[in-house]
Amino acid sequence: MPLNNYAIIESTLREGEQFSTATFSTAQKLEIAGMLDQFGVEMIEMTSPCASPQSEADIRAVVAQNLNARILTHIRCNRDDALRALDTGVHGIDIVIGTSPQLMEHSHGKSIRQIVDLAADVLSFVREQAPDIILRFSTEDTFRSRESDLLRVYLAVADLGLVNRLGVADTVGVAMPQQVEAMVRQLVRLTRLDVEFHGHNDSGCAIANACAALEGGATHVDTTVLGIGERNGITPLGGLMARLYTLDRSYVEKYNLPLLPQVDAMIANICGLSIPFNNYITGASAFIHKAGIHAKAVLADPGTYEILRPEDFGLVREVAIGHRLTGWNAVRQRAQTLGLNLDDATLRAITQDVKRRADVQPLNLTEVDQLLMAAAGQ
Ligand code: HCA
Ligand code: CU
Repeated sequence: MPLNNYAIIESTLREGEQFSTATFSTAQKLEIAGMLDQFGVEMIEMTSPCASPQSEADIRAVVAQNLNARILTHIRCNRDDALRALDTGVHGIDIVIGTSPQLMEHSHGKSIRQIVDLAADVLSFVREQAPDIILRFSTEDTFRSRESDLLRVYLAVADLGLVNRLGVADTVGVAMPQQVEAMVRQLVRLTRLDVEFHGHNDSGCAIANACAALEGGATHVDTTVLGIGERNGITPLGGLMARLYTLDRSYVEKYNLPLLPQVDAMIANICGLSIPFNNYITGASAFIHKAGIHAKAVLADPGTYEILRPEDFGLVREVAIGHRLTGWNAVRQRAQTLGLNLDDATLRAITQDVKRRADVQPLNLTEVDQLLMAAAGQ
């Protein structure tokens, strides 16, 4: 089974910091890392120490927290960056270099041959300095790179026998799930190394692509809380949980799922965002049932219209009542909750009354309750 043996590389403190409204203070980074660790992510990736003096100090501070999660930092493929990263005491280093024609021309100006030589030089350098460090090599913009170029680079790197993991990155969010799965499968077959997937969400496939990567044999998936990152971000932690849970709950039971609402709220708050109404699991409407037909079935058995159980995430379902689509089952349930003993004819009459009123303006729950209590003579 491919999907029950994977790890999350939580990159809110790296990719997430590249989100337009994210600037994390040291205290916030410690809080975020602590909460992600409690949630149970296996690895936490942090901004390069070369980004700024504070970024460097913050890596040391998070490493000093002695969390269960391994702390990684993310650097360009050069010795100077590697030396700075090693000096912070991180447990792992993620190295990346662009291989697409676009990035080779406009980002670093190197040819594939030069990339291979540079990777060999930098990876050997890191391994000499730190024999036990977790070392990953990724190509940036994997899915716009020529396949022959990718294979030259990945096979050369794998042959060095120095890295723990290869990474593939859908940097611009262009890949389709089938492509991701095929690419990962090919890399696993050819190199037998662990493979990580990092996917942007520009065209809405980040979660599907992460899942496809796992199907192809990936061992690591990058996420950020709420999916924050460059542009519209990457695979969201909560969305990945939802996707994997619905395949098989056992895939996510290693994580502290009831903490997810707090994790999402923390990042929303720090970044000055509100959690979107349609967010996976923690969106305000994720567990609200409305139409009478839905309400009736959900009240009888939540599994009729819920593939995720809200209680597994510390949340509760809600049945909306005060609207024109309501049905008498929802009204009866509300009466029972209030401890009111009303016969069916009365409940049906109240339901019709709610519908008539809601045609003019939806009722809030207090207004529905008042109708029910008036009918019960209270
Ligand atoms: C970027 C780099 C990266 C790196 C991903 C990785 C990407 O900011 O452009 O190292 O796995 O999306 O390619 O985030
Ligand atoms: Cu990215």
